[in-house]
Amino acid sequence: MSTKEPVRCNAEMPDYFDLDGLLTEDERQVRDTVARWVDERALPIIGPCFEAYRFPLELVPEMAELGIFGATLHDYGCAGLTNVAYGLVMQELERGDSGLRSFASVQNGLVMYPIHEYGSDEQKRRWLPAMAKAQAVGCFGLTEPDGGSDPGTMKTRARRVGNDWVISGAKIWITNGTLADVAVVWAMTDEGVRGFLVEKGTPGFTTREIEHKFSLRASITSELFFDECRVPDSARLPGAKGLGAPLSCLTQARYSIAWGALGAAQACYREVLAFARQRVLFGETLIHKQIIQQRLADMVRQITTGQLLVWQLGRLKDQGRMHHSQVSLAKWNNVRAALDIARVARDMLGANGISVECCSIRHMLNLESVVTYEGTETIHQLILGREITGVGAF
Ligand code: TGC
Ligand code: FAD
Repeated sequence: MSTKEPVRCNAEMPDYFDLDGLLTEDERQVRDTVARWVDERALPIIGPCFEAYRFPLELVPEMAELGIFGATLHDYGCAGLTNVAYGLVMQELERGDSGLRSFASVQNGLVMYPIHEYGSDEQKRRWLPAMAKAQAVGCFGLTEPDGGSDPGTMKTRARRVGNDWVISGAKIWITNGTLADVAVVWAMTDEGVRGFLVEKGTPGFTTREIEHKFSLRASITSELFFDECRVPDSARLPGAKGLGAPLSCLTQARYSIAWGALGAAQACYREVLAFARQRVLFGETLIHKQIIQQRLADMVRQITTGQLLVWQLGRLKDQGRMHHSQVSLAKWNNVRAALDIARVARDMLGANGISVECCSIRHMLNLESVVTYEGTETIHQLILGREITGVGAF
Protein backbone atom coordinates (compact mmCIF):
# COMPACT_ATOMS: atom_id res chain seq x y z
CA MET A 1 0.00 0.00 0.00
CA SER A 2 1.37 3.41 -0.96
CA THR A 3 1.38 6.06 1.75
CA LYS A 4 1.70 8.88 -0.79
CA GLU A 5 -1.01 11.54 -0.96
CA PRO A 6 -3.05 11.57 -4.17
CA VAL A 7 -2.63 14.57 -6.48
CA ARG A 8 -5.43 17.09 -5.91
CA CYS A 9 -6.53 19.78 -8.33
CA ASN A 10 -5.77 23.37 -7.48
CA ALA A 11 -9.05 24.73 -8.76
CA GLU A 12 -7.72 28.17 -9.67
CA MET A 13 -4.68 26.86 -11.59
CA PRO A 14 -6.05 23.69 -13.10
CA ASP A 15 -3.32 21.04 -13.18
CA TYR A 16 -5.44 18.02 -12.46
CA PHE A 17 -2.99 15.38 -13.61
CA ASP A 18 0.14 17.01 -12.13
CA LEU A 19 1.68 18.33 -15.32
CA ASP A 20 3.96 20.27 -13.00
CA GLY A 21 5.51 16.99 -11.90
CA LEU A 22 6.35 16.17 -15.53
CA LEU A 23 8.31 19.40 -15.99
CA THR A 24 11.95 20.01 -15.15
CA GLU A 25 12.86 22.65 -12.60
CA ASP A 26 14.16 24.86 -15.45
CA GLU A 27 10.88 24.51 -17.38
CA ARG A 28 8.84 25.51 -14.33
CA GLN A 29 11.11 28.47 -13.75
CA VAL A 30 10.81 29.70 -17.34
CA ARG A 31 7.01 29.38 -17.18
CA ASP A 32 6.76 31.21 -13.86
CA THR A 33 9.03 34.05 -15.01
CA VAL A 34 6.95 34.68 -18.13
CA ALA A 35 3.71 34.26 -16.14
CA ARG A 36 4.81 37.01 -13.73
CA TRP A 37 5.73 39.27 -16.63
CA VAL A 38 2.33 38.71 -18.27
CA ASP A 39 0.55 39.47 -14.98
CA GLU A 40 2.56 42.62 -14.29
CA ARG A 41 3.22 44.08 -17.73
CA ALA A 42 0.67 42.73 -20.22
CA LEU A 43 -2.60 42.19 -18.38
CA PRO A 44 -2.96 45.78 -17.11
CA ILE A 45 -2.84 47.20 -20.66
CA ILE A 46 -4.12 44.51 -23.00
CA GLY A 47 -7.86 45.16 -22.67
CA PRO A 48 -7.45 48.86 -23.52
CA CYS A 49 -5.07 47.92 -26.37
CA PHE A 50 -7.68 45.56 -27.82
CA GLU A 51 -10.33 48.27 -27.53
CA ALA A 52 -8.07 50.92 -29.09
CA TYR A 53 -6.95 48.59 -31.92
CA ARG A 54 -3.31 48.91 -30.82
CA PHE A 55 -0.50 46.37 -30.67
CA PRO A 56 1.58 47.04 -27.52
CA LEU A 57 4.90 47.43 -29.32
CA GLU A 58 6.49 48.79 -26.13
CA LEU A 59 6.38 45.24 -24.67
CA VAL A 60 8.49 43.72 -27.45
CA PRO A 61 11.95 44.69 -26.07
CA GLU A 62 10.90 43.21 -22.72
CA MET A 63 9.88 39.97 -24.46
CA ALA A 64 13.35 39.90 -26.02
CA GLU A 65 14.91 40.40 -22.56
CA LEU A 66 12.98 37.33 -21.41
CA GLY A 67 14.63 35.29 -24.18
CA ILE A 68 11.37 34.62 -26.01
CA PHE A 69 12.67 35.19 -29.55
CA GLY A 70 14.57 32.27 -31.05
CA ALA A 71 13.92 30.59 -27.70
CA THR A 72 14.69 27.01 -28.79
CA LEU A 73 17.78 27.90 -30.87
CA HIS A 74 21.12 27.14 -29.25
CA ASP A 75 23.24 29.64 -31.20
CA TYR A 76 23.13 33.30 -32.33
CA GLY A 77 22.55 34.55 -28.77
CA CYS A 78 19.35 32.53 -28.29
CA ALA A 79 18.12 30.87 -25.10
CA GLY A 80 18.24 27.18 -26.14
CA LEU A 81 15.08 26.17 -24.27
CA THR A 82 13.43 22.76 -24.54
CA ASN A 83 10.32 22.66 -26.72
CA VAL A 84 8.22 22.06 -23.61
CA ALA A 85 9.63 25.20 -21.98
CA TYR A 86 8.96 27.10 -25.20
CA GLY A 87 5.38 25.78 -25.24
CA LEU A 88 4.87 26.95 -21.67
CA VAL A 89 6.08 30.42 -22.69
CA MET A 90 3.49 30.44 -25.49
CA GLN A 91 0.80 29.33 -23.04
CA GLU A 92 1.58 32.22 -20.71
CA LEU A 93 1.74 34.79 -23.53
CA GLU A 94 -1.64 33.72 -24.86
CA ARG A 95 -3.08 33.79 -21.34
CA GLY A 96 -2.39 37.50 -21.82
CA ASP A 97 -3.65 37.79 -25.39
CA SER A 98 -3.45 35.83 -28.64
CA GLY A 99 -1.85 38.93 -30.18
CA LEU A 100 1.22 38.59 -27.95
CA ARG A 101 1.58 34.89 -28.74
CA SER A 102 1.02 35.62 -32.43
CA PHE A 103 3.87 38.11 -32.45
CA ALA A 104 6.16 35.52 -30.86
CA SER A 105 4.93 32.64 -33.07
CA VAL A 106 5.67 34.62 -36.21
CA GLN A 107 9.06 35.94 -35.11
CA ASN A 108 10.12 32.45 -33.95
CA GLY A 109 8.45 29.82 -36.09
CA LEU A 110 7.83 31.71 -39.30
CA VAL A 111 10.85 34.00 -39.56
CA MET A 112 13.80 32.89 -37.39
CA TYR A 113 13.09 29.19 -38.04
CA PRO A 114 13.26 29.41 -41.88
CA ILE A 115 16.33 31.64 -41.73
CA HIS A 116 18.02 29.19 -39.35
CA GLU A 117 16.89 26.12 -41.30
CA TYR A 118 17.15 27.29 -44.90
CA GLY A 119 19.22 30.50 -44.84
CA SER A 120 22.83 31.14 -45.89
CA ASP A 121 25.47 31.79 -43.22
CA GLU A 122 25.38 35.45 -44.16
CA GLN A 123 21.58 35.63 -43.76
CA LYS A 124 21.81 33.88 -40.38
CA ARG A 125 24.56 36.18 -39.09
CA ARG A 126 22.74 39.26 -40.29
CA TRP A 127 19.25 38.52 -38.99
CA LEU A 128 19.22 35.98 -36.17
CA PRO A 129 21.12 37.89 -33.44
CA ALA A 130 19.18 41.07 -34.27
CA MET A 131 15.86 39.21 -34.20
CA ALA A 132 16.66 37.54 -30.88
CA LYS A 133 17.11 41.04 -29.44
CA ALA A 134 14.03 42.36 -31.28
CA GLN A 135 16.22 44.89 -33.07
CA ALA A 136 14.66 43.44 -36.22
CA VAL A 137 11.12 42.14 -36.70
CA GLY A 138 9.96 39.80 -39.43
CA CYS A 139 6.74 38.67 -41.08
CA PHE A 140 5.78 35.63 -43.17
CA GLY A 141 3.91 36.00 -46.46
CA LEU A 142 2.25 32.81 -47.69
CA THR A 143 -1.51 33.45 -47.82
CA GLU A 144 -2.91 35.14 -50.93
CA PRO A 145 -6.19 36.92 -51.65
CA ASP A 146 -7.55 33.99 -53.71
CA GLY A 147 -7.39 31.56 -50.79
CA GLY A 148 -4.98 30.52 -48.07
CA SER A 149 -5.80 26.85 -47.51
CA ASP A 150 -4.17 25.72 -50.74
CA PRO A 151 -0.83 27.58 -50.90
CA GLY A 152 0.45 25.17 -53.56
CA THR A 153 -1.59 27.16 -56.09
CA MET A 154 -0.04 30.52 -55.13
CA LYS A 155 -0.06 33.19 -57.83
CA THR A 156 2.88 35.27 -56.59
CA ARG A 157 5.70 34.68 -59.07
CA ALA A 158 9.45 35.19 -58.92
CA ARG A 159 11.32 35.13 -62.22
CA ARG A 160 15.06 35.05 -62.68
CA VAL A 161 16.61 38.11 -64.39
CA GLY A 162 20.40 37.78 -64.53
CA ASN A 163 21.62 37.45 -60.94
CA ASP A 164 18.40 38.91 -59.55
CA TRP A 165 14.81 37.79 -58.98
CA VAL A 166 11.75 39.87 -59.85
CA ILE A 167 8.73 39.22 -57.62
CA SER A 168 5.13 40.10 -58.55
CA GLY A 169 1.96 39.37 -56.62
CA ALA A 170 0.20 40.02 -53.33
CA LYS A 171 -0.10 38.46 -49.88
CA ILE A 172 -2.92 39.06 -47.44
CA TRP A 173 -3.68 38.60 -43.72
CA ILE A 174 -0.01 38.90 -42.81
CA THR A 175 0.76 39.34 -39.10
CA ASN A 176 3.22 42.21 -38.48
CA GLY A 177 3.42 43.05 -42.21
CA THR A 178 3.54 46.84 -41.84
CA LEU A 179 5.84 46.61 -38.84
CA ALA A 180 8.38 44.17 -40.23
CA ASP A 181 11.93 45.03 -41.24
CA VAL A 182 11.98 41.95 -43.43
CA ALA A 183 9.35 39.72 -45.00
CA VAL A 184 9.84 35.99 -45.63
CA VAL A 185 8.00 35.77 -48.95
CA TRP A 186 7.04 32.57 -50.74
CA ALA A 187 6.73 32.70 -54.53
CA MET A 188 6.37 30.26 -57.42
CA THR A 189 9.34 30.04 -59.78
CA ASP A 190 10.08 27.90 -62.84
CA GLU A 191 11.72 25.42 -60.43
CA GLY A 192 8.86 25.37 -57.89
CA VAL A 193 8.23 27.28 -54.64
CA ARG A 194 11.11 29.38 -53.29
CA GLY A 195 11.48 31.70 -50.30
CA PHE A 196 12.93 35.22 -50.33
CA LEU A 197 13.91 37.73 -47.65
CA VAL A 198 12.48 41.03 -48.87
CA GLU A 199 13.53 44.03 -46.82
CA LYS A 200 11.30 46.95 -45.97
CA GLY A 201 11.91 49.79 -48.42
CA THR A 202 12.87 47.57 -51.35
CA PRO A 203 11.50 49.30 -54.48
CA GLY A 204 8.28 47.62 -55.65
CA PHE A 205 7.46 46.27 -52.15
CA THR A 206 4.67 48.03 -50.22
CA THR A 207 2.44 47.14 -47.28
CA ARG A 208 -0.95 48.21 -45.99
CA GLU A 209 -2.55 47.59 -42.61
CA ILE A 210 -5.89 45.75 -42.53
CA GLU A 211 -8.38 47.72 -40.45
CA HIS A 212 -11.77 47.05 -38.86
CA LYS A 213 -11.09 43.57 -37.46
CA PHE A 214 -13.32 42.24 -34.66
CA SER A 215 -10.60 39.73 -33.75
CA LEU A 216 -6.92 40.08 -32.81
CA ARG A 217 -7.33 43.79 -32.40
CA ALA A 218 -4.12 43.98 -30.35
CA SER A 219 -2.13 42.59 -33.28
CA ILE A 220 -1.10 44.07 -36.62
CA THR A 221 -2.43 42.34 -39.74
CA SER A 222 -1.42 43.54 -43.20
CA GLU A 223 -1.36 43.14 -46.93
CA LEU A 224 1.91 42.89 -48.87
CA PHE A 225 2.21 43.99 -52.50
CA PHE A 226 5.03 43.12 -54.91
CA ASP A 227 5.12 45.11 -58.13
CA GLU A 228 8.13 43.95 -60.15
CA CYS A 229 10.10 43.93 -56.90
CA ARG A 230 13.75 43.14 -57.68
CA VAL A 231 15.97 41.36 -55.14
CA PRO A 232 19.42 39.81 -55.52
CA ASP A 233 19.88 36.04 -55.51
CA SER A 234 21.52 36.48 -52.08
CA ALA A 235 18.00 37.33 -50.77
CA ARG A 236 16.77 33.83 -51.66
CA LEU A 237 16.76 31.22 -48.88
CA PRO A 238 19.14 28.75 -50.54
CA GLY A 239 17.96 25.67 -48.66
CA ALA A 240 14.22 26.23 -49.24
CA LYS A 241 13.13 24.13 -52.21
CA GLY A 242 9.47 23.29 -52.79
CA LEU A 243 6.24 23.69 -50.83
CA GLY A 244 7.59 21.54 -48.00
CA ALA A 245 9.76 24.47 -46.85
CA PRO A 246 6.95 26.91 -46.00
CA LEU A 247 4.84 24.01 -44.67
CA SER A 248 7.67 23.06 -42.30
CA CYS A 249 7.51 26.60 -40.89
CA LEU A 250 3.77 26.18 -40.32
CA THR A 251 4.51 23.11 -38.22
CA GLN A 252 6.56 25.31 -35.85
CA ALA A 253 3.89 27.99 -35.55
CA ARG A 254 1.09 25.42 -35.16
CA TYR A 255 3.05 23.85 -32.31
CA SER A 256 3.17 27.18 -30.49
CA ILE A 257 -0.58 27.68 -31.04
CA ALA A 258 -1.40 24.24 -29.61
CA TRP A 259 0.22 25.35 -26.34
CA GLY A 260 -0.90 28.97 -26.54
CA ALA A 261 -4.60 28.17 -26.85
CA LEU A 262 -4.46 26.53 -23.43
CA GLY A 263 -3.39 29.86 -21.96
CA ALA A 264 -6.44 31.59 -23.39
CA ALA A 265 -8.62 28.73 -22.10
CA GLN A 266 -7.14 29.02 -18.60
CA ALA A 267 -7.71 32.77 -18.49
CA CYS A 268 -11.41 32.31 -19.33
CA TYR A 269 -11.81 29.43 -16.87
CA ARG A 270 -10.19 31.37 -14.04
CA GLU A 271 -12.29 34.44 -14.73
CA VAL A 272 -15.55 32.54 -14.74
CA LEU A 273 -14.68 30.45 -11.67
CA ALA A 274 -14.02 33.63 -9.66
CA PHE A 275 -17.32 35.06 -10.91
CA ALA A 276 -19.28 31.90 -10.07
CA ARG A 277 -17.85 31.90 -6.54
CA GLN A 278 -19.25 35.35 -5.78
CA ARG A 279 -22.37 35.75 -7.96
CA VAL A 280 -25.49 35.10 -5.85
CA LEU A 281 -28.60 34.00 -7.76
CA PHE A 282 -31.69 32.25 -6.41
CA GLY A 283 -30.29 32.57 -2.89
CA GLU A 284 -26.85 31.03 -3.34
CA THR A 285 -23.63 31.52 -5.25
CA LEU A 286 -23.52 30.09 -8.74
CA ILE A 287 -21.01 27.36 -7.77
CA HIS A 288 -23.87 25.59 -5.97
CA LYS A 289 -25.71 25.03 -9.24
CA GLN A 290 -25.34 21.68 -10.98
CA ILE A 291 -25.17 23.12 -14.48
CA ILE A 292 -22.47 25.60 -13.44
CA GLN A 293 -20.44 22.75 -11.90
CA GLN A 294 -20.92 20.65 -15.03
CA ARG A 295 -19.66 23.50 -17.19
CA LEU A 296 -16.63 24.12 -14.95
CA ALA A 297 -15.86 20.39 -14.87
CA ASP A 298 -16.06 20.29 -18.66
CA MET A 299 -13.56 23.16 -18.88
CA VAL A 300 -11.13 21.35 -16.55
CA ARG A 301 -11.55 18.16 -18.61
CA GLN A 302 -10.68 19.98 -21.82
CA ILE A 303 -7.75 21.89 -20.32
CA THR A 304 -6.32 18.75 -18.70
CA THR A 305 -6.48 16.61 -21.85
CA GLY A 306 -4.97 19.49 -23.82
CA GLN A 307 -2.11 19.87 -21.33
CA LEU A 308 -1.15 16.20 -21.53
CA LEU A 309 -1.41 16.26 -25.32
CA VAL A 310 1.03 19.13 -25.75
CA TRP A 311 3.39 17.90 -23.06
CA GLN A 312 3.93 14.62 -24.94
CA LEU A 313 4.02 16.51 -28.26
CA GLY A 314 6.81 18.68 -26.86
CA ARG A 315 8.79 15.71 -25.60
CA LEU A 316 8.45 14.06 -29.05
CA LYS A 317 9.64 17.31 -30.64
CA ASP A 318 12.61 17.44 -28.26
CA GLN A 319 13.48 13.88 -29.29
CA GLY A 320 13.10 14.72 -33.00
CA ARG A 321 10.22 12.20 -33.26
CA MET A 322 7.27 14.55 -33.82
CA HIS A 323 5.27 14.24 -37.06
CA HIS A 324 3.43 17.25 -38.45
CA SER A 325 0.07 15.42 -38.41
CA GLN A 326 0.43 15.16 -34.60
CA VAL A 327 0.77 18.93 -34.51
CA SER A 328 -2.41 19.19 -36.57
CA LEU A 329 -4.27 17.02 -34.07
CA ALA A 330 -3.01 19.12 -31.15
CA LYS A 331 -3.74 22.48 -32.82
CA TRP A 332 -7.25 21.34 -33.77
CA ASN A 333 -8.02 19.86 -30.33
CA ASN A 334 -6.64 22.67 -28.18
CA VAL A 335 -7.95 25.59 -30.22
CA ARG A 336 -11.39 23.99 -30.41
CA ALA A 337 -11.31 23.42 -26.63
CA ALA A 338 -10.24 27.02 -25.98
CA LEU A 339 -12.89 28.45 -28.29
CA ASP A 340 -15.64 26.34 -26.68
CA ILE A 341 -14.44 27.33 -23.20
CA ALA A 342 -14.31 31.02 -24.11
CA ARG A 343 -17.83 30.95 -25.54
CA VAL A 344 -19.27 29.15 -22.50
CA ALA A 345 -17.38 31.47 -20.12
CA ARG A 346 -18.75 34.48 -21.95
CA ASP A 347 -22.26 33.15 -21.45
CA MET A 348 -21.72 32.31 -17.77
CA LEU A 349 -20.61 35.89 -17.09
CA GLY A 350 -23.99 37.17 -18.19
CA ALA A 351 -24.12 40.76 -19.39
CA ASN A 352 -20.78 41.50 -17.71
CA GLY A 353 -19.31 39.07 -20.19
CA ILE A 354 -19.70 41.45 -23.10
CA SER A 355 -17.58 44.13 -21.42
CA VAL A 356 -13.94 44.78 -22.25
CA GLU A 357 -13.43 44.51 -18.47
CA CYS A 358 -13.82 40.73 -18.88
CA CYS A 359 -11.16 38.81 -20.76
CA SER A 360 -13.38 35.96 -21.98
CA ILE A 361 -14.99 37.85 -24.85
CA ARG A 362 -11.59 39.18 -25.95
CA HIS A 363 -10.19 35.64 -25.98
CA MET A 364 -13.32 34.35 -27.70
CA LEU A 365 -13.00 36.90 -30.49
CA ASN A 366 -9.25 36.29 -30.84
CA LEU A 367 -9.76 32.54 -31.01
CA GLU A 368 -11.98 33.01 -34.07
CA SER A 369 -8.74 33.98 -35.85
CA VAL A 370 -6.67 31.31 -34.15
CA VAL A 371 -9.06 28.58 -35.32
CA THR A 372 -8.71 29.93 -38.89
CA TYR A 373 -5.03 30.80 -39.24
CA GLU A 374 -2.23 28.29 -39.43
CA GLY A 375 -4.65 25.92 -41.14
CA THR A 376 -8.38 26.00 -40.53
CA GLU A 377 -9.96 23.32 -38.37
CA THR A 378 -11.18 21.60 -41.56
CA ILE A 379 -7.65 21.54 -42.98
CA HIS A 380 -6.31 19.88 -39.83
CA GLN A 381 -9.12 17.33 -39.89
CA LEU A 382 -8.25 16.55 -43.51
CA ILE A 383 -4.52 16.32 -42.72
CA LEU A 384 -5.34 13.74 -40.06
CA GLY A 385 -7.81 12.01 -42.38
CA ARG A 386 -5.05 11.64 -44.97
CA GLU A 387 -2.66 10.29 -42.34
CA ILE A 388 -5.23 7.69 -41.24
CA THR A 389 -6.43 6.57 -44.66
CA GLY A 390 -3.51 7.38 -46.93
CA VAL A 391 -5.95 9.25 -49.19
CA GLY A 392 -5.85 13.04 -49.61
CA ALA A 393 -9.42 14.41 -49.57
CA PHE A 394 -8.66 18.14 -49.67
P1 TGC B 1 1.57 18.22 -49.54
O1 TGC B 1 1.74 17.27 -50.67
O2 TGC B 1 0.81 17.77 -48.35
O3 TGC B 1 3.01 18.68 -49.02
C1 TGC B 1 4.07 19.08 -49.88
C2 TGC B 1 5.36 18.62 -49.18
O4 TGC B 1 5.45 19.21 -47.87
C3 TGC B 1 5.45 18.19 -46.85
N1 TGC B 1 4.59 18.69 -45.76
C4 TGC B 1 5.04 19.16 -44.61
N2 TGC B 1 6.27 19.27 -44.10
C5 TGC B 1 6.40 19.80 -42.88
N3 TGC B 1 5.37 20.24 -42.16
C6 TGC B 1 4.12 20.18 -42.63
N4 TGC B 1 3.10 20.65 -41.90
C7 TGC B 1 3.90 19.62 -43.90
N5 TGC B 1 2.81 19.38 -44.66
C8 TGC B 1 3.24 18.81 -45.78
C9 TGC B 1 4.89 16.96 -47.53
O5 TGC B 1 5.37 15.78 -46.92
C10 TGC B 1 5.41 17.12 -48.93
O6 TGC B 1 6.78 16.76 -48.96
P2 TGC B 1 7.41 16.00 -50.23
O7 TGC B 1 8.83 15.80 -49.84
O8 TGC B 1 6.61 14.75 -50.38
O9 TGC B 1 7.22 16.94 -51.38
O10 TGC B 1 0.98 19.58 -50.09
P3 TGC B 1 -0.49 19.95 -50.47
O11 TGC B 1 -0.44 20.97 -51.55
O12 TGC B 1 -1.30 18.70 -50.68
O13 TGC B 1 -1.01 20.74 -49.17
C11 TGC B 1 -1.59 20.12 -48.16
C12 TGC B 1 -2.16 21.10 -47.11
C13 TGC B 1 -3.61 21.44 -47.41
C14 TGC B 1 -2.09 20.30 -45.82
C15 TGC B 1 -1.32 22.39 -46.98
O14 TGC B 1 -1.44 23.14 -48.13
C16 TGC B 1 -1.74 23.22 -45.80
O15 TGC B 1 -1.27 23.00 -44.68
N6 TGC B 1 -2.65 24.27 -45.98
C17 TGC B 1 -2.98 25.22 -44.93
C18 TGC B 1 -2.24 26.51 -45.16
C19 TGC B 1 -1.92 27.23 -43.89
O16 TGC B 1 -1.96 26.69 -42.80
N7 TGC B 1 -1.50 28.48 -44.00
C20 TGC B 1 -1.02 29.22 -42.88
C21 TGC B 1 -0.36 30.51 -43.34
S1 TGC B 1 0.68 31.26 -42.11
C22 TGC B 1 -0.37 31.79 -40.92
O17 TGC B 1 -1.52 31.56 -40.89
C23 TGC B 1 0.29 32.55 -39.84
S2 TGC B 1 -0.72 33.01 -38.54
C24 TGC B 1 0.52 33.47 -37.52
C25 TGC B 1 0.13 34.01 -36.24
O18 TGC B 1 -0.19 35.22 -36.17
O19 TGC B 1 0.23 33.25 -35.23
P1 FAD C 1 -9.96 29.74 -47.45
O1 FAD C 1 -8.74 28.92 -47.73
O2 FAD C 1 -10.58 30.49 -48.55
O3 FAD C 1 -11.06 28.80 -46.79
C1 FAD C 1 -12.43 29.14 -46.72
C2 FAD C 1 -13.22 28.00 -46.08
O4 FAD C 1 -13.10 26.82 -46.87
C3 FAD C 1 -12.71 27.62 -44.68
O5 FAD C 1 -13.78 27.33 -43.83
C4 FAD C 1 -11.91 26.35 -44.94
O6 FAD C 1 -11.82 25.49 -43.81
C5 FAD C 1 -12.74 25.74 -46.04
N1 FAD C 1 -11.99 24.74 -46.83
C6 FAD C 1 -10.76 24.87 -47.36
N2 FAD C 1 -10.41 23.75 -48.01
C7 FAD C 1 -11.44 22.89 -47.89
C8 FAD C 1 -11.70 21.55 -48.33
N3 FAD C 1 -10.79 20.89 -49.05
N4 FAD C 1 -12.89 20.97 -48.02
C9 FAD C 1 -13.80 21.66 -47.29
N5 FAD C 1 -13.63 22.92 -46.83
C10 FAD C 1 -12.47 23.52 -47.14
N6 FAD C 1 -1.17 34.00 -43.41
C11 FAD C 1 0.16 34.14 -43.63
O7 FAD C 1 0.67 33.67 -44.64
N7 FAD C 1 0.94 34.82 -42.75
C12 FAD C 1 0.45 35.39 -41.63
O8 FAD C 1 1.20 35.99 -40.84
C13 FAD C 1 -0.94 35.26 -41.36
N8 FAD C 1 -1.49 35.87 -40.28
C14 FAD C 1 -2.86 35.86 -40.13
C15 FAD C 1 -3.45 36.63 -39.11
C16 FAD C 1 -4.84 36.67 -38.97
C17 FAD C 1 -5.45 37.53 -37.91
C18 FAD C 1 -5.66 35.88 -39.83
C19 FAD C 1 -7.15 35.87 -39.66
C20 FAD C 1 -5.08 35.13 -40.83
C21 FAD C 1 -3.69 35.12 -41.01
N9 FAD C 1 -3.09 34.44 -42.08
C22 FAD C 1 -1.74 34.54 -42.31
C23 FAD C 1 -3.93 33.78 -43.07
C24 FAD C 1 -4.44 32.40 -42.67
O9 FAD C 1 -3.42 31.45 -42.68
C25 FAD C 1 -5.56 32.02 -43.62
O10 FAD C 1 -6.67 32.85 -43.31
C26 FAD C 1 -5.96 30.55 -43.52
O11 FAD C 1 -4.92 29.72 -43.99
C27 FAD C 1 -7.24 30.24 -44.33
O12 FAD C 1 -7.18 30.78 -45.60
P2 FAD C 1 -8.40 31.72 -46.14
O13 FAD C 1 -8.70 32.71 -45.10
O14 FAD C 1 -8.03 32.21 -47.47
O15 FAD C 1 -9.64 30.75 -46.24
